[in-house]
Amino acid sequence: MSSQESAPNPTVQGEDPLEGLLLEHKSKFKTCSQIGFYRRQKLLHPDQSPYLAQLDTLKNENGIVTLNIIHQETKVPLQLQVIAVEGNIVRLKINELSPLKPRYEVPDVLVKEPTTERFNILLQETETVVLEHTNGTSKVHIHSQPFSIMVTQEDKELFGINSQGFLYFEHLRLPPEKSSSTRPFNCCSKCLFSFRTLSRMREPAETDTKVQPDKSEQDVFGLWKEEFGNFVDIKAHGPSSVGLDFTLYGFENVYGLPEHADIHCLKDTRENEAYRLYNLDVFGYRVYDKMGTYGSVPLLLAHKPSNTCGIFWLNASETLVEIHSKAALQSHSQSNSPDIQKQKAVPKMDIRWMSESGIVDVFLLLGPMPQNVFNQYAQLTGTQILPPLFSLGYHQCRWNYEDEADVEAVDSGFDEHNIPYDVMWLDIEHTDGKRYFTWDPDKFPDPVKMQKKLQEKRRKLVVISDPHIKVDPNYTLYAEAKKRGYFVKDRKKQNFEGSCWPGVSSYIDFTNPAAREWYSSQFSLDKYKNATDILFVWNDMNEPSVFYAPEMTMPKDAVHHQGWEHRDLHNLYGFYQQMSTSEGLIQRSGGKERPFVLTRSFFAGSQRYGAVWTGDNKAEWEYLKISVPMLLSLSVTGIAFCGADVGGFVGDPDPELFVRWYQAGSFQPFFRGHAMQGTKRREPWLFGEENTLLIRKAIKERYTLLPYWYLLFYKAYRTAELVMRPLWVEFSKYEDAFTWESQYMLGNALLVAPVLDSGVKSIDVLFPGTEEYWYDFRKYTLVKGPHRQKVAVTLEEIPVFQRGGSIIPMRTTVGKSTAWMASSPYELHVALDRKGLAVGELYVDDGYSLQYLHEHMYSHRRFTFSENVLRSSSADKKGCYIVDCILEKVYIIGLKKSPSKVTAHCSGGKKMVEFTYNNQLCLLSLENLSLQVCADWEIHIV
Ligand code: NBV
Repeated sequence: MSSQESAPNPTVQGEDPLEGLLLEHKSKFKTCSQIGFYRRQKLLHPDQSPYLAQLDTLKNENGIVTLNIIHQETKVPLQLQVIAVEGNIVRLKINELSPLKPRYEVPDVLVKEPTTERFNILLQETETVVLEHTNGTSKVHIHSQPFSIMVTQEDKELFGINSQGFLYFEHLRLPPEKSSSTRPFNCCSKCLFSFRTLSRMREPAETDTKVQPDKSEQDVFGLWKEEFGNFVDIKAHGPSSVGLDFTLYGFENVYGLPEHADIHCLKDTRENEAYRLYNLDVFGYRVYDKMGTYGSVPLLLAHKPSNTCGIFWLNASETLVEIHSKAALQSHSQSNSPDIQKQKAVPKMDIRWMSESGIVDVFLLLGPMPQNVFNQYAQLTGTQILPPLFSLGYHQCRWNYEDEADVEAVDSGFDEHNIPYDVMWLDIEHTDGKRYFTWDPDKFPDPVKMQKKLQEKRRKLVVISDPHIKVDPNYTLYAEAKKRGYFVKDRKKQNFEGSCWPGVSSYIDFTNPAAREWYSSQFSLDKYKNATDILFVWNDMNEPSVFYAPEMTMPKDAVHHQGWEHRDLHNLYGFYQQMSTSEGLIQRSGGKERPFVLTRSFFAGSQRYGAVWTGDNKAEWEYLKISVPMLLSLSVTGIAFCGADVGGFVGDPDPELFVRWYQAGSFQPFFRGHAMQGTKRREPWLFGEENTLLIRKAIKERYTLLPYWYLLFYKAYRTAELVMRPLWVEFSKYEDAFTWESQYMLGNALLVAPVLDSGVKSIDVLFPGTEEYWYDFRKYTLVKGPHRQKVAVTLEEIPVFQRGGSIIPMRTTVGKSTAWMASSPYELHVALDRKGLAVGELYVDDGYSLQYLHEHMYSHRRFTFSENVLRSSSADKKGCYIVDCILEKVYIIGLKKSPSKVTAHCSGGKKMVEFTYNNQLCLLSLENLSLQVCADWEIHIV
């Protein structure tokens, strides 16, 4: 029985899909012990690697070192490639030397084939080979028996590979009926890697009762067929799982591996489930859980005061990661007495990666500082696309805004309540029967007029476009995709049909470049009826979500372009849809304008195509709280433009939670209020006047800070700097910060401490950094770091502090949307450090086109404050965008004494500046400056 046959027919079933969604997670989603390849890999016993490196086969050609490694029992040879990649990266690839058929190697995620450097062979003996990276600092020591690798940095151990003996590689084999044996692991003449061999290696522990060896004659390990509930996954190509272990020496803290609704600093998995990377539609996901949710980035970062490094495991199939922290005893001889060797506990982390198929393709990012690792990862997978400015404003969404009148009323509501917003969102109900790219003729009879009205208000529209396409021969999109063969197939080579919002649906095969191109073209204004150029796109349900299917996603035996099984590339599906949508929007504008695409599912590299949000959270405090570490984990893995549904998607927030969520959301990169169908209406003004005032204040503050947000996004795009930064990134030597994750930095200048609990009067704030100065962002009072302190809070606002030494550009006034603020004056917040210095930047362009990229149409400025002079100079002489905007105010915070006079100097000459000085706060306020913000000028404080 195939998985499709076992899935109930959605049209016949008549079940309410929402009921299905609410099914207990336990019965709907797998735990590790229900995953065949995990159970197979867990049979390996540590420290008994069966692999041997045949060092005499070593070749060093064109920057790539290759050698064979062989399984000593099966004798199946693998090929190892060790590649020195430019920028302090070592790439290791392990594949079968001669597989029965090619194995899946992830395409399209790397921005280009990495530039290789060279290895010099320092030592070549029978047991060991030592390679030296031409950068001179890192070395790769390859040991023959058992096969293992040690990577050193400045001659200190950094990574051990296969040091625990968990290299695992299921070679492709003929199905049992075609081979002489019926035993599951012993299914071709080459293969002696039998189930019995494995059981000899390790007697299953008590917890493994389900994998007792006495079932050996059945396919209990899911080699050719795997069952889950009523679903059966037929494995046409048999087992193909891969795995490898890494030891990180001297590290205690690891991060990354989104997406999990869990803390940022990753947990030891010994007592519990492994981190699962398998993109799933988990409605109302549980918090503090390691199960996979909507997206995956297989990047893990390790950090200690002296070093940061990363492991990027480039594999798009289902992946599990185990983390064990250990303290290894190490001898050292720094004792007074020469005879006594002291024993010291040195921490280490063992990381074990296991994937269902593909090859081992792993990049070791050797750092050594956090920013080096971010640059190394960005060099491989790209940086965050620079978003259009409007998308950094506030977004108003609901499932659903009912009709055109509703849209108009909500839109006017913002103006009536004097709350800025930029984007109105329409969910699935705007379509004609969930046929994407269409409009419901009754509810949205004149979408062009509706968009015109929004456009007059200088606002935008985002509409949803899901990957499932209603099976309906009269639906042009369906008919065309069918005719062109652009749907994913089932294992019998028929178009795969699953169930989703429209009922029976087929799914576009975005892995097919021709299907992507065709899908992109659907966004052109001549094809997408009633769309205008203010319409942008939201890709939802693209894990992909398939109702009544195994774990509510596409069966793994479905077949994609070029015959690849869905299991090989599952985690890439959403990545490809967003890629295709984003390219569609660029093409729509004739290559001139920036796209905005929000996606729910993602993979490494998705940052190149737009924004990501954390899916169906709940209107509960725990979900507000978990949004911070979830967004930090996305941020450190390159996805800078990320956010969580403000207010919580499922359920009705109480007013306090609602206000706190707006206050937190206004300091998170993607800022969108959203609510589920059936919840009470919750536009920002519906919680009484006092709360409206607080929400207005939070949203307005976001808008005043947009110049800073835009600068941070520019830096993320240009230099892979994080927008939202965990404290460990910014204060990499300050150990108290390594696990402190309720607060974070925005760029390097703002410390944000959201209030994440109900009814609190104060929160615990960590002011990191030795000799660092921190100023209350609104009251300008000073706190000196490093210091941990209770900070009093009211419902008015969340604590935010500006770091001494920084200059933050802001707008003095707020408009109805970002477009209304194009000519608003600027102000600078100059916060002095203990030496009386500060630096900052400003980045300005037209906010929507791609001219910054192709024609240097931008202005990038540097501001410095030293010896009582504030200077504006160009940070990038190539920029040629003319900005006609005034710098109106400057606040200098932490200035020790009142000046006698202040003068401004620019090309137009010198003028006196009005000022006030607050002795108590050491705050100098300069007003009515009227300087061109992007020109060269100086302000002298005498
Ligand atoms: O399209 C409806 C919703 C959407 O509002 C939400 O943001 C997505 O995460 N969508 C999921 C499908 C239904 C979820 C119950």
